[in-house]
Amino acid sequence: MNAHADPLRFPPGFVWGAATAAYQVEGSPLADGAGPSIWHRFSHTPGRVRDGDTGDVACDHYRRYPEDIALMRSLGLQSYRFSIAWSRVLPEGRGRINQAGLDHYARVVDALLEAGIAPNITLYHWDLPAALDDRGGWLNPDIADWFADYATLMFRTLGDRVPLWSTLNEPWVVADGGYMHGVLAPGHRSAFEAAIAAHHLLLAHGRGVQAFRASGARGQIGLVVNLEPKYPASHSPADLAATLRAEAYMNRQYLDPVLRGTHAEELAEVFGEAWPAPRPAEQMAVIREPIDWLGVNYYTRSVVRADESAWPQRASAVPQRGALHTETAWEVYPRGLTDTLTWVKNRYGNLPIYITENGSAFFDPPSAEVDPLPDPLRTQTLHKHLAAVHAAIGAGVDVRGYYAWSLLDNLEWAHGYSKRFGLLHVDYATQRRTRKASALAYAAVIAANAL
Ligand code: GBH
Repeated sequence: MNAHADPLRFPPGFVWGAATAAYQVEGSPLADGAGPSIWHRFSHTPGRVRDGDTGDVACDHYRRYPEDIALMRSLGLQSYRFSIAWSRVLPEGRGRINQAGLDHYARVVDALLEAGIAPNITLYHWDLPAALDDRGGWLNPDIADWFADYATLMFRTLGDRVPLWSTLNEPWVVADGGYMHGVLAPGHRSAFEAAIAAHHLLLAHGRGVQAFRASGARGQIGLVVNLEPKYPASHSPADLAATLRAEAYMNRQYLDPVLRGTHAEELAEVFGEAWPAPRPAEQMAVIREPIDWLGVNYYTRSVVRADESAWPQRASAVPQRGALHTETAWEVYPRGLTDTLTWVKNRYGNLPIYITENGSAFFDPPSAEVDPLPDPLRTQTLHKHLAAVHAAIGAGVDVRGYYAWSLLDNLEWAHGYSKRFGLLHVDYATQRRTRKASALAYAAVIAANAL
């Protein structure tokens, strides 16, 4: 319960869920005829992932999904957001279909529906088929066609049963981590490539939405973006300009084209000579294809100052000493979630929003000796963020649901298994799942539909 006298009630029908992504939890990446993804390659490249961790086993969710769905049900989860591994259903990314891969996801969807849990499917959460990377990956203009064909296959297979779909998870991270800074697959480091990848991500998204409409699938389709409010460190003109560059780069780079049909002006300053000439109107129209909902992933904020040495934004984050930080060194700043949701409404209009990810990495032991495992910092952080969502709803933002990141501890990309975000603890030596106290606290919120 919150500290208030009255419970903070959520609107009737508010959707409570938890999220994962294929490469982070499934394991068995090459099982049953699947092709390798760029994350399989990247994690098997020495030096790319901490401690040499890979997704070869992960949480073994590919085989243990029935047990995991039973756990979801026991917590009262109403929806499960997960992603499809493109190279399980199309081993080369295009052309030949792997029926075993399609059958797997059909079984997952049916098991969820059987348990009364609504599937929310992300088509792309970073695990591009390696065969497509061999053809240039997100740098090849044909990728919008490849993605639309893959999306169509999934809509035809599952479109009669899945209420919520999204095209891409966090295109900003794909282009920035994968092509600008090289810390995520495929590990390139070029502003020119990042600008090209960003454009092709937008086109793929738009073509995916068009494919959804053409397929006659039921349900609704959206885009998932990561947003972090940017606050100026001072009122100096230099810091204010740096804050606008940082905001344009992370928060407006994808939403302005999709929801307004324009590009944020400051991007020309961020990308410099890598920034292209204006895109053709036909392409901007594809990108602007209307979506049904917006997914917002929220983790932290930044306080921004001008910094000529910080490539490419010439802006850097000022550390907030004294504030609570997670194990990923992100400041815990719940108020930023209210601010971000309000910002979306003010800038883009009051479209339906789901919080598709929100969570925190705090230390938990490798093996859980008690059930529930106490995780007071995660529990407290969860409550504060739910109160921040409630405040945004009170301010008139149309928030329809919330997904905790993550259902399970999992492979935190380049950090490997060193960071634990789960509501459920995973003992990687035994694959045993143990509930953390935060899972039970979340279950209580769900049961009451109130905080
Ligand atoms: C998400 O991305 C992913 O969708 C998910 O797969 C992942 O496991 C999860 O979050 C946890 O990481 O270092 O202070 O500059 C997270 C997007 C973008 C959030 C960059 C943190 C950097 C903050 N991230 N941001 S800072």
